[in-house]
Amino acid sequence: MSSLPRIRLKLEPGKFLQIGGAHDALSAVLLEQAGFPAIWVSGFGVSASQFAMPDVNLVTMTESVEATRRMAESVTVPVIVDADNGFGDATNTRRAVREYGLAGAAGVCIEDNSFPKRCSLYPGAPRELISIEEMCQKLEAAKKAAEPFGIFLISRVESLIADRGIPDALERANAYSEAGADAVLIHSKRFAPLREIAKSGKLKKPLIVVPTLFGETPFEEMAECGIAAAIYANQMLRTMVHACRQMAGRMLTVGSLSELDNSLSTVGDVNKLVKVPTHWSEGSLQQPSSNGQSSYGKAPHGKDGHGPTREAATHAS
Ligand code: SPV
Ligand code: MG
Repeated sequence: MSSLPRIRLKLEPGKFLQIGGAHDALSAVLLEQAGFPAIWVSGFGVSASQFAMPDVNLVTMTESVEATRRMAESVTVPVIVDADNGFGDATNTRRAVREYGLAGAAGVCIEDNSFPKRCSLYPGAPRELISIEEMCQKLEAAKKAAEPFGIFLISRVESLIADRGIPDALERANAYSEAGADAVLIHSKRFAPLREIAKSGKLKKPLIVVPTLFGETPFEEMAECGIAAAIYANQMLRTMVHACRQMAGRMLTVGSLSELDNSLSTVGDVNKLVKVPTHWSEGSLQQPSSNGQSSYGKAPHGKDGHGPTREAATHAS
């Protein structure tokens, strides 16, 4: 088991938890530094950023576990994994939850999409949900695997995405809660049905939402309805796409690289994010030589004139 101390995930009544969606370890670090108290390992984000693939169960359990491990090792806040549909049946789900536990996950979310899944954000995609009974078997298996790790189990209901209506969503949410889920994530294209569900008082476990498709809804309104948490699932990924596309185009048009500096983090900034000074002080990187130049880079980059060597050496002292 991973030796890092793990903070358990808790949803506290009356408190609205904001969960930041990450697509890789560095985006998880940036979310933690911004103050997010928990990280979501986005399946959409991992598929897109690490494989340039659609979110349709093409990423394997092992690849998802490794993505999770890298994030869990990079932050101290709880990491909640989007485990899609558990990669198969109840047996696959049980193994997946155990592997996520070993990788340092504090929470795991299992959805009731059939295998292979179709991302909820793909309009017009065929949508089939597994039966309530089959999903409950998965959750019971997941719960058993989760317990030794203290993993918080989230069950995800796709009824509203599949246009099955509020009664189906409520029935599934409560059946999943009885099967062992600690919270329910009801995904939706609109906020109105979630407001109705939250205000009905009929849910047996806390409600989590993903506001991607109803981004105009104020968080205050979500909190007032009693929603326990919102996942900002893909804003980091979309920022990366937006900024990198612009930069890719500009790099081919400028006359010199320093024309781009105002749009860039410095090399020194990146060094700090990946803890170059700490790695030095722990002896895992070569010490700079007496002339101040390390073996892995001596050209100063960045507007502040701090190349990798000088910046890191300063912080190591
Ligand atoms: C993800 O981030 O992978 C999610 C949320 O599951 S969504 O993409 O909206 O389905
Ligand atoms: Mg997903």
